[in-house]
Amino acid sequence: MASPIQWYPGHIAKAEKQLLENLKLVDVVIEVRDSRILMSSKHPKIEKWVEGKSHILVCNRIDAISTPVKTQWMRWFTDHDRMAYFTDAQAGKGMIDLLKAAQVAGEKVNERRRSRGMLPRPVRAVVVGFPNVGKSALINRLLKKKVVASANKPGVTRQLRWIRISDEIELLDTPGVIPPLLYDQDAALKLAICDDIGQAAYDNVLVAAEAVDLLIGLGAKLSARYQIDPLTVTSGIEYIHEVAALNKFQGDLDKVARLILYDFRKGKLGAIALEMPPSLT
Ligand SMILES: Nc1nc2c(ncn2[C@@H]2O[C@H](COP(=O)(O)OP(=O)(O)OP(=O)(O)O)[C@@H](O)[C@H]2O)c(=O)[nH]1
Ligand SMILES: [Mg+2]
Repeated sequence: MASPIQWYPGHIAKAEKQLLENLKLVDVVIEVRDSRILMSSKHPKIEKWVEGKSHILVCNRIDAISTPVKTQWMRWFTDHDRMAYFTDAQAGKGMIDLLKAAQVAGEKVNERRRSRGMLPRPVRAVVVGFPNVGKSALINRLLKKKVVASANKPGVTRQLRWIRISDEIELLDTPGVIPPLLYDQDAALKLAICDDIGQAAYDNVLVAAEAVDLLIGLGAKLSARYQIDPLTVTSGIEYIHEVAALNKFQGDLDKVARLILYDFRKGKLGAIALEMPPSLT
């Protein structure tokens, strides 16, 4: 039986506390999710955080999923009367629409202020989400220059930081936050596969085995890359054992697990979404 993934280090607890304090100051919450796992990367507290504020949903890493799946998700959001912005914060795609949405939200804030006899001010928007989903990259892209640290590992942003995007918009970059208890272990595994949780939170072999199970079901071309046909095994863990038995890996399961996770995260196994829109809702 798989050991559970639980991960709530001090810096995440501190980040959440600071986020809650700062939420009082903001008008707009920009929620960033990972397009590969659009359900599992929804933070369970998001509804609470957006209460009384404008909510902009960003599906980032759109380059990591195929166009047909992207289209299915777009249709799903439309069918559910939900506006979603699809972005690739690395290449800077989808930024114009997102910026416009933030501006519109800002105009609404200032209309309300004016009607109460208050002076207009820049809209304040906070960017929130799980670690490593691309929050800081998005801010850099919106500003068209590198103002906040953004790197390929979870836990890069450690401090909350306000960035003035224009005369109309101020953005707050926040560290990725994880719920104190990961009740949904299926979601936790997918977050781990996508590197949207701290590295120390899990065992690579366990997570890679789950990844292979999912990837086999999604038709990823594993045999071309690892010289073992997944049809010859019955589980992800068995697959990892078979690959590790190849001469070049010398039985090193952890090495194989890290390679498979690395390849998936880098898109070397293809543009593959791990979650499709729910069909019956
Ligand atoms: N392929 C791809 N890579 C992206 C995208 N957005 C961000 N990245 C990359 O993902 C990595 C993580 O991005 P960050 O901006 O640091 O993520 P974050 O959400 O701020 O992470 P924390 O601060 O750790 O919570 C960086 O290497 C980015 O270049 C995207 O849309 N597509
Ligand atoms: Mg960051």
